[in-house]
Amino acid sequence: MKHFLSIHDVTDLHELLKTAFEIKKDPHKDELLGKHKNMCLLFFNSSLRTRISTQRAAENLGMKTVVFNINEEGWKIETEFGIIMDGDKSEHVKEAAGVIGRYSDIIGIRSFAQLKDREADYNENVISQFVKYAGVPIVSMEAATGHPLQSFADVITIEEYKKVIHPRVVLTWAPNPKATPQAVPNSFIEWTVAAGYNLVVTHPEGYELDPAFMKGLTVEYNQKKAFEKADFIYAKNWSNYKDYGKVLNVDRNWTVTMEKMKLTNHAKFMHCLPVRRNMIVSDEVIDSADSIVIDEAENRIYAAQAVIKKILENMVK
Ligand code: AN0
Ligand code: CP
Repeated sequence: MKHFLSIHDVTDLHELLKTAFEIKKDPHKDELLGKHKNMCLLFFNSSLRTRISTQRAAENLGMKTVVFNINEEGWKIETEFGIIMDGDKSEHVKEAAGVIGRYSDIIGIRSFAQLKDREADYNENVISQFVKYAGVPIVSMEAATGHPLQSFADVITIEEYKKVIHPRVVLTWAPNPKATPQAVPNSFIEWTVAAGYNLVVTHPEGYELDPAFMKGLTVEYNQKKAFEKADFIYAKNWSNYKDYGKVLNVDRNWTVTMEKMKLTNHAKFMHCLPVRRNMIVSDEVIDSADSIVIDEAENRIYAAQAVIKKILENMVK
């Protein structure tokens, strides 16, 4: 694997899953693979899980890590091209990428959608500059349109809990007062379809995702109907794709409640976290025995480690 930007960088999902499960059994078995190598974890946005799990993963492989919260600790970065830099931004992404690339063997980048200009976000303006100018492998730690490390961990988790080969997995929109990106649902669709699950997407009318990600899937607009016979409920808010970045609905009738969970086939509850309690999901559901959100978060380590391992192996070839 050269870069890890989406599922399209994975040649064999089944084999990558096998690697993750081997790592989970013995996380230190490849501790010499990354010796004398350095990974820079570059954050344009906040993080808890991605930061700690990816750092842990790189260090389990013997790498050294630098965590850099560039917005707080670095120069303000300009990402537009051909503009006169007479504002508050002192450094251009082109030089920043080139320089960090000289200091690092792998770069992980978190760069959320700005949710203002859909075209700029869907062109992945920031991470694509790093791919172009850093000259080293790039790992997406959630970019504008995808969060593949999260979705990989989600699939690992579903594999651990599923009772049938093709479980019914329901991705449900849920309300949030603040605008959040479409990255998590976009990737979740790609990875769960690739894993062969029976995926059902449910959301209020008008919250349709990018058709490029929805492909052949049809939306079930009736959330309760979608929940019937579900094996997994995966909740996530996303802001509007059509009226780009807007919050048009905060209807708590879409909150995942115990009453709705009772319609399912004893489904497990999942969420990528951080989660707003009693907006996205009721206390009762997230605190129930069927909530697997902490196991899901733990699997972020093994997902990241499997990916970094594949990149390191490709480098020594
Ligand atoms: C981010 C998102 O929705 O993409 C990160 C989730 C992992 N969450 C929020 O903005 C709350
Ligand atoms: N799920 C996830 O990516 O969490 P963080 O934003 O805390 O990294």
